[in-house]
Amino acid sequence: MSDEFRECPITCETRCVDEDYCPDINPGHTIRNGFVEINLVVSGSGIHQIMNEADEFCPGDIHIIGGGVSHSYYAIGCEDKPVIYTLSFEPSAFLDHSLWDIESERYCLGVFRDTFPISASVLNTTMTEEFKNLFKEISDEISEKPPEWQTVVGANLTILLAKLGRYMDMADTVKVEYAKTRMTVFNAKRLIEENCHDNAMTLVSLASSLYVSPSYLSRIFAKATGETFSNYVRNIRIERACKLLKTTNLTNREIVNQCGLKDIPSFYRIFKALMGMTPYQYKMSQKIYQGESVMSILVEISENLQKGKAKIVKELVQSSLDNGLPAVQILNDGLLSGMSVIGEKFKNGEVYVPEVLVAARAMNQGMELLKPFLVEDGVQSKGKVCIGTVQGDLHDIGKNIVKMMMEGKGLEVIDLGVDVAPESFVQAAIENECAVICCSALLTTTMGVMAEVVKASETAGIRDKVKIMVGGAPVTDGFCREIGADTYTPDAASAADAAVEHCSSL
Ligand code: B1M
Repeated sequence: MSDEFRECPITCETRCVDEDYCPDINPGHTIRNGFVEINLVVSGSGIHQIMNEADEFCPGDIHIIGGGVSHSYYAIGCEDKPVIYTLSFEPSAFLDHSLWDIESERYCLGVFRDTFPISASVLNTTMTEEFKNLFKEISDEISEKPPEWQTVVGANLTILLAKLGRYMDMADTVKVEYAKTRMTVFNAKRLIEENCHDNAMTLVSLASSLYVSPSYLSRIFAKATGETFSNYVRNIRIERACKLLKTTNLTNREIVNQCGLKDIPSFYRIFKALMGMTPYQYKMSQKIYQGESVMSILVEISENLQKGKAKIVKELVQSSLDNGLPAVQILNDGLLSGMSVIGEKFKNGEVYVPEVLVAARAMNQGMELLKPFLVEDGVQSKGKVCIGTVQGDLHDIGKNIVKMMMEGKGLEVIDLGVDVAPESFVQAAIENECAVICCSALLTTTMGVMAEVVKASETAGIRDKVKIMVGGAPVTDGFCREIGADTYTPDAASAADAAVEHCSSL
């Protein structure tokens, strides 16, 4: 509680309303939390705007408004500008606790009920004089401030409130515009928004600043919003995190701090549970959604693959797919482009085998996600082929892509793996009645094995029944012809097309 607040628990003033009403007006001043404002319309008429509602007022109206509510009076172009007595006070500073107990059904001397009216219009001109006098007495006491002023004000206030309470019971014209629960929930929501960066904000702390008990706040909050207080706060924090992910380049640590979250692991866990994706995926998806740059996510895939960050590569590939990027584009411009950079660096001695291995692992994990998109489900087999990386060679990434593409074209592919002997290719082709044998090689030292595959098929007497396709980085069309193989293709897509053609021509 600030000193100013302690020093001035009551004010009494006469307002002359001179601003004319116009729609979309800013609804004026907000009453301090814990305070109550009682306004008596002494003369004139106009519009009383409370929250986002506006009502006409006239002499004799009494408006009682609770803390946290914003309202204002406006004239409606008349000559006689309205005059209003405003008494604003903090009940707890003047009344015995039993008289203002906020937990009781009717508190503050019975003026405020369970359904706390934040604005009550009481129409009875015969009472105006009486209330005017009470206002005056209180006002005089406040302005003079003798040592006993607070006791005297308290006594006058008690009379005013008691009369008001009795009067409100009798009057059938009391208009209750807002209920206490609604206002408390409204204020709670506002405070949550304002303080969601503070991870010390709890139901207890919030209830205390709203002058209600935690159990009461928890109950009315759940009833009014349909969700628990903690879920609501969690959602607001994640909403803010989304906004920051979308609009800033803050780190996860900074986002956790700015959203009042506990730590990075719980941020990830909660975010994934609510959004169905990781914060990183969300950030990327928003970038794509905003059309910022499709290329930027592909560059990120490539860069993370080069660093061997398999987890991030997976996330990025998933985001790209979720946002409708074609799988082939993700493969070519993301994964493969990253892999070719690594290859270049490996050649120049800038990176070594371990780096290449982790990059390959990242590539494979990304590929796993792409696979279902590259392979058309349920396509009727267009023919059978067997594929493998030749003996002495352990490189299988390219071979696996070729396999996937072929499956995507509806071919049935028998994968013989890596380090496959020439006889194994031939045997597999015979056993499975394959129309095509596909050999992949990445090393200049193992390319020669392809020639042995051709020979082995001749020896086995199947050369005229199978087509032999070759490929891999060091392989060329000339080499293909030189060893007597049938087809060389430089990439996986053209390999798949050629295999389909071979199968259909047999
Ligand atoms: Co090695 N490696 N590697 N390597 N490795 C290369 C191939 C190399 C060119 C690197 C370099 O020096 N720049 C070099 C070969 C040099 C040469 O012979 N001229 C090399 C070397 C030397 C080695 C070792 C000897 C290194 C060592 O130990 N000192 C060693 C050999 C191990 C062995 O096989 N016995 C070795 C080991 C490895 C790792 C295990 C670390 C790893 C392989 C992991 C794995 O595959 N699971 C690896 C990797 C990853 C590479 C590079 C960096 C990338 C290969 C790759 O996956 N590319 C590679 C450098 C490079 O190529 N830039 C390199 C991506 C892949 C999608 O492309 O395989 O070309 P690619 O496939 C393409 C096309 O070629 C085509 O379609 C694919 C998609 O479009 N294609 C076909 C492939 N097969 C096809 C078949 C077809 C048709 C098309 O029809 C049947």
